[in-house]
Amino acid sequence: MPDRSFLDWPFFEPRHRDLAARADAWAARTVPDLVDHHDVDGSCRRLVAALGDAGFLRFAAPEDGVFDVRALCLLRETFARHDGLADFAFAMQGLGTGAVTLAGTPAQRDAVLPGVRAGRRIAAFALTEPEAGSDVAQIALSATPMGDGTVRLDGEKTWISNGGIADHYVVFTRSGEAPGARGLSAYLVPADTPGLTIAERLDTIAPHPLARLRFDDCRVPAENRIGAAGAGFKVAMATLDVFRATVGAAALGFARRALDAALERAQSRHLFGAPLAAMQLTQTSLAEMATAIDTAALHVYRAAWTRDSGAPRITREAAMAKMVATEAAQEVIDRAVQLHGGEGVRSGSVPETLYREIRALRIYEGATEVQKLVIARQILA
Ligand code: COS
Repeated sequence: MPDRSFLDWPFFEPRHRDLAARADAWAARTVPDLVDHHDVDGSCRRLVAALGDAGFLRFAAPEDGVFDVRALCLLRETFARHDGLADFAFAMQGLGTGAVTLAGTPAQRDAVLPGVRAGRRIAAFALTEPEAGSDVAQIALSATPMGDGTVRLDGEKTWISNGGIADHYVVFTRSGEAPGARGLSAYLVPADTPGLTIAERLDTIAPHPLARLRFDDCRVPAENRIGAAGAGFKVAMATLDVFRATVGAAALGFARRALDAALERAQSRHLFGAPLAAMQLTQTSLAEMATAIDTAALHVYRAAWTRDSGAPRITREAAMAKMVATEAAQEVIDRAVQLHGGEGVRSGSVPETLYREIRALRIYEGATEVQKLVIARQILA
């Protein structure tokens, strides 16, 4: 049974505790029947529809345009504890519409958010390019106004989650108002727009829908621009400020599952005539795992609470939360693998699955090294 005592921390309100309990019961009851890790596209479609039916996606695409970041984090933590794909399907609905929620026009919100909230429309966030991942200001995919009310997009995006199954992509482009970060704009691009193709599906150690996209003379109405011309970098960063904290929450869910598995193993496995848990070496490991988890949780929910309390920016808090929680989870999961011995690396076992699931979280939405850069800039400023 996972430790739920953190829910008593003062970061939360009663509605958050109710939500966490409801999501946990729902996931236990529903997720196993929806997920087939050999069919990630079908699994994600089923999960998005079910998450919409259950009402959870209103937190990913809030009707009033205000994110409840604590709720987002609790949901990601809970879903991740049950299954990585359940967390993924939930999170991408938010990341893939965050720019619209934060900076879209009323017409853009009406066109996109109700379907995403209902789980009838799949969303994607298209930022990374082959030559621009950590250094967002290097984005090269060009947006050229054609003088007829359309904008022409040419270039490539890669590592795009939900690539191949999304109904729309929020695409960050070089619109050229100024060099570097000040010359980017975001566009809403429906997946069926001529000129947009899935160039390649990408497979990873913890597979989920992922693709490289090509844009060749791909034309969208100029009114599909999200936010002001040249404001794309800030729109991307504001979206990441919210969702980076939630990546930390997902890592926390994986870590809690690993600790539970380790506790169970330590108490049931006997070695030298006693349970593994009787050995001080094991106790040291368990103590360090539990402490790392609480440290991560404190960072994640501090960032979420700070944003929910009205802070205009949580750049520093979100970067710390993502870095601390993903690094802690990697360490906790590795220890769980070790405590399981051979069973820990058997394909499909809980520790082995978590070991694969956690790795990408230290990379996407800003690698640990980038979070250090972000934190240092904030404290030097
Ligand atoms: N919120 C709002 N505005 C922000 C911001 C934030 N979190 N971060 C930066 N800005 C603003 C800055 O204030 C600056 O504004 P002015 O032009 O008005 O001065 C502008 O944006 C440019 O900022 P900066 O000079 O810091 O830009 P850099 O190119 O140096 O940014 C980092 C470098 C590393 C911070 C950025 O590229 C980054 O976050 N990279 C990682 C991206 C990422 O997560 N990639 C993974 C892909 S998503 S899966």
